[in-house]
Amino acid sequence: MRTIYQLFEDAVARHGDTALTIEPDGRRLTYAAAHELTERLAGTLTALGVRPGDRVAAQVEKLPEVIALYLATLRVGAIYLPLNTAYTGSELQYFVEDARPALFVCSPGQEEDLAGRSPDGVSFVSMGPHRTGTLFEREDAPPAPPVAVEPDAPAAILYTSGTTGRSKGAVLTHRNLASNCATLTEAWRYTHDDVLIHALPIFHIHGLFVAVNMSVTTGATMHFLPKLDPQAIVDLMPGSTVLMGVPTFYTRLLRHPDVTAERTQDMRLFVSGSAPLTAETHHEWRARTGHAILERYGMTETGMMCSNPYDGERRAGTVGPPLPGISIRVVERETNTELPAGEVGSIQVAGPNVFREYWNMPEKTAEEFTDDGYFVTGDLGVFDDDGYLSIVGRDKDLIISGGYNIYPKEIEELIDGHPSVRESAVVGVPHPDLGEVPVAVVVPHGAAVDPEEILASIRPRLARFKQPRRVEFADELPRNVMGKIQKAALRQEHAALFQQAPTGPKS
Ligand code: MCA
Ligand code: AMP
Repeated sequence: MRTIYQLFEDAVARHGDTALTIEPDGRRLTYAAAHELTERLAGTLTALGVRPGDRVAAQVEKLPEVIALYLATLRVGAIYLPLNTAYTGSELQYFVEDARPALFVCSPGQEEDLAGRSPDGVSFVSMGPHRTGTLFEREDAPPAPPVAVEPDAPAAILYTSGTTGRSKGAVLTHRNLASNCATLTEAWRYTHDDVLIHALPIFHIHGLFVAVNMSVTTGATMHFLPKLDPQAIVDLMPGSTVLMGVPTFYTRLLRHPDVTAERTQDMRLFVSGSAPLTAETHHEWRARTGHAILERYGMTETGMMCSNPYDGERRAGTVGPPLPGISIRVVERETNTELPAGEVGSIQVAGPNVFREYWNMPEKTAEEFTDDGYFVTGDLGVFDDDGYLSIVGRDKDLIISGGYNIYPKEIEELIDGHPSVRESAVVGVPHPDLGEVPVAVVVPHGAAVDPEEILASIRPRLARFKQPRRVEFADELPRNVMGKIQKAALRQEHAALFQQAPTGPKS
């Protein structure tokens, strides 16, 4: 098996002069230059004490140099731990205490504050635009040769929140990353000739292990945009070939008048995932551009599992058949018996893509696997007679907002800590721009509290994207006979909250 790092070196040998990334200001990083920087950073990591198996955490802006940091981490046999830039101090503190990285790469100016909140043994260095930051100051570090790794050794840890309590670090191996990347490259016919418009964040599977891995291993070029910017994407479409996005990308792009068949004629593939793409968006995109968006299904613990076909029918509202080499079954949850096509059940997956374990949580890992080795996704789905899977709901209490996962429990615990709150429930409510957004339903102790006061109390401790967009009050929460809060009823009750809202990002 060739690892992602080895495949990157193969691509460098073949396509050294090709641009790996092109930034909006036209700056290009060639494969040869990216390799040189990777080698240099590998030397720096080693000089800073990073050893094989150590964690290298990164909470940094989206910069081409971050790709070199990721590859350098793999080169020295360490474990890459990317973190959402929206995470606040107390969220970060948890990740650092749990993963105990040897090195934490942050944005310039944040070292001291972060170091003050962290246990001993973690070093902090910074990385900013145009090679600023302390990480780039160690020009004299001796070179560090690539370290041979076992296929099942950890390559990355990505934190994913849980329905109960603490976030779990999903440990992904070199085999996980390499096998999923090879499968997708083949399935989507991705090659050196591709020019990808990359506007996703690079701290998640989608932007990093789908988009970046497929590019660095094939020698393709990425237009590297700091964030979703519909105008910039429209401008880049001529001369580009592929776009990967969450559904919000497509709904926002559809509001741009220049998204037409003519403008998209060089593009060969539009991919959507991370959240459900409505059939309406799929059809509208097709009508406007002539392209059928290819929807696929994945998860942090499993990488990509299903994909609509490259050749053949891309069916709106489905995520397509399982990818080659990956086994998916839909089972009846209580008995774990496999269900025939047409029946809704719990989705389980097995294959070389499935993660190794949750970091330091053997019991949690065991809980999420069946006796015969399938991982329980927590999603509900149904196969049709042609083997296409549709995701019809979630067995887990999860809100997906603009492709980001939000676990209500984390928010409820913070709100319940407010002295005027008796209890609360956070539910996902339909939103025209972000798919769904969190809304808090609060039962106060006595007289109603100012919603702003509740929001202000949780703000410093919660990433902005997780913060409820609205606080609603109730005398009590609906419960079933077992005493469990009926979230479906709350979702229904508040379903129209954002229907009249303007569809801009700030609504
Ligand atoms: C930003 N905000 C959000 C979100 N993003 N609120 C809720 N949900 C969000 N996703 C808030 C900001 O804090 C800000 O609040 C306001 O919305 C506007 O922020 P801005 O930065 O302008 O937002 P944006 O650039 O328009 O971003 C929206 C976005 C972005 C394009 C939907 O969030 C995005 O790129 N999402 C993709 C996430 C992703 O890659 N998911 C993959 C993970 P205020 O105005 O109050 O300051 S899932 C995965 O990897 C699995 C395996 C899979 O299958 O792919
Ligand atoms: P994460 O835990 O951040 O990796 O998000 C994974 C979850 O996103 C899955 O368990 C699904 O619930 C959801 N998801 C990913 N892709 C799709 C899709 N195409 N349609 C519906 N849900 C999706």
